[in-house]
Amino acid sequence: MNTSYSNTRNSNKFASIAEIIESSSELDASAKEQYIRNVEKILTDNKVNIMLAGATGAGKSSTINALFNIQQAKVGYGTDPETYEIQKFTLNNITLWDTPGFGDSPDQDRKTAVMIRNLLRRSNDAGKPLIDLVLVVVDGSSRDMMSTFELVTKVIEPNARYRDSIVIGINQTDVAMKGRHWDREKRKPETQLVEFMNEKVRSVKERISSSCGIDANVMYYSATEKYNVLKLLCFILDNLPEEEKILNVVEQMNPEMEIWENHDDETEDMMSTVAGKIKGVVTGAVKGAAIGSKIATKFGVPPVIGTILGGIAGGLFGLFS
Ligand SMILES: Nc1nc2c(ncn2[C@@H]2O[C@H](COP(=O)(O)OP(=O)(O)OP(=O)(O)O)[C@@H](O)[C@H]2O)c(=O)[nH]1
Ligand SMILES: [Mg+2]
Repeated sequence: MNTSYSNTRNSNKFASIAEIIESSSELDASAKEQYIRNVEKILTDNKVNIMLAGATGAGKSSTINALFNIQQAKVGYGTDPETYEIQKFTLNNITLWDTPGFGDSPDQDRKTAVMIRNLLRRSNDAGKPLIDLVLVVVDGSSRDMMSTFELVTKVIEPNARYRDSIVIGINQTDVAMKGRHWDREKRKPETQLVEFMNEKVRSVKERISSSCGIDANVMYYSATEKYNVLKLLCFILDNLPEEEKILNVVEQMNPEMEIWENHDDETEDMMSTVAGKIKGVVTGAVKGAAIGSKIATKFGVPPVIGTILGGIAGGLFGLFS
């Protein structure tokens, strides 16, 4: 049986996408109305299901807490093995499936593998794959990556129906070198730690590519030190199977601004890509969108996304005006 949690968006510091469109000074009333109707239809028609998987203590729950507008996913060790089950978090149109930690016992791992496989094989009411994206959380401070590789190459990759929608996040960057080369003040890795993490990313990609031939999406971050969480979000948004699904994830982002501020330079490029996709979706320019865009737009998605992400991308969105 699943444990369900839900949360309503009440103390949100971000405006919803519709509110942002409404407050735009660049759009006339009919454009606003059309975009908002489009956005609302996309939000209801494109429910999102994300599965989290990874070793026990890798930081799955901490990652959910960092990314989303959710009260609290229980963090910590010491789960009673008898009660291992998939925890389900529902946030309006997003459902997060937090699977039990891997690597405690071969017996438990077998059971977890079956649960994951069954979930990955499920279809939604429309007959499409239920799970849109799998986020594998890896403990960056652990030297033993075997259980993660087994999990990805033997359980997730063979059963995932969207093979490109697997994101591997190497968490706990701050303690990856036992705390060395982590700048506590800036909450950023120093050069040595950056190199160390890049090497981990390279080796994870290589292992997965040689074992199952996919070019895996791998990045590193720190959930509790709030480093590169925006980058992780960009990896998720950029790898969803349908661009329309991006909007529901953006709507449920953690409203705490502090989470998103601290990231590496590459993140800004990813933000541009994602912003372009959101622009296409909101204006109806993408194939299969709910409306066609008849409106000549001066509509800056730039300000839209800029506001959604708390303006942290700064002048970046000028690229799109
Ligand atoms: N230093 C550091 N600690 C972290 C980070 N992320 C998580 N932790 C800690 O690691 C421990 C485990 O985190 P959880 O989020 O509960 O891990 P989990 O993957 O959900 O674990 P299970 O549900 O037991 O499988 C907690 O004490 C967290 O505070 C991180 O980025 N840096
Ligand atoms: Mg957990």
